[in-house]
Amino acid sequence: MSMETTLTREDIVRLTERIEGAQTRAYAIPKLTNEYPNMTHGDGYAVQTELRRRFIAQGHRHVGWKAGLTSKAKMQQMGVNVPSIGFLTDRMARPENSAISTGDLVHPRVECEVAFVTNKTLIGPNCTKEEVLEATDYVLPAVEIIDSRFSGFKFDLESVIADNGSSARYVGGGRARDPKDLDLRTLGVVMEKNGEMVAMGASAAVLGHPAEAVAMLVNILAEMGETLPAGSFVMSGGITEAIAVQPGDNVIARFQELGSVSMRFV
Ligand code: 0L1
Ligand code: MG
Repeated sequence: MSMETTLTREDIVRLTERIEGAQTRAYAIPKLTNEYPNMTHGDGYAVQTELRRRFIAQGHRHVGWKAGLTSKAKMQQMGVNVPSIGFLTDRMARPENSAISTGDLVHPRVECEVAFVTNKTLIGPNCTKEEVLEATDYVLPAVEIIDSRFSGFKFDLESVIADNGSSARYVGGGRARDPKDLDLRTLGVVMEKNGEMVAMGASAAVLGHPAEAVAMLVNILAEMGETLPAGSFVMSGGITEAIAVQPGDNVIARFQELGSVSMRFV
């Protein structure tokens, strides 16, 4: 992926304000490329970086990153062919078994993901799955609540990257496990909504192995001149397609070997 940029500093600030408004006041906007058809992935990451800077300046704590669009199911669902990354803050975290408000979201969807917590710095380029596993303190099951700010989830990768990879909320839970004791390629996952199975998959759906997605994320960070510090929380990407949720829905994600994560939407 090239990090070449074409937008002026003024345009980047304008687009960041537009995304920040849509995220914090929960309204849908048209994809950014309608107005800036020549926008590049690098421009998208420049907007995302400015958004991160603004949130941190407002007191949000940056706790880690998410890899997005890392499975064939997700890429097909969203019509894109390259993964993306986004940042995670403390304000996006919700406790396990909690009631998650949908009033401050546009059109939330849930995905089952394996989350990694690191205990060594990871540096790209050329970061490998083996290095990621070596730097992993533990893995845990997680649910990401994505919420694209673009009308009807209609977007392209440039716009999604600027919108921080559609990240909105995340819930970690279950059992923390040392990845050396597991085969992370073959973990089965089932998502239930209101007691019915709505999606299922195996962790190999994420680039063959979820640690591969974390390595990819570290390599994208390197292109942005950044590293993944020890103590980072990283979501490795949806194993199944994303499922829409609304007030009243109960969701439980059951992971083989890792336990389950549940939440309800109000
Ligand atoms: O986590 C993800 O895979 C979401 C990436 C952004 C695309 C979307 O909003 O579905
Ligand atoms: Mg995701």
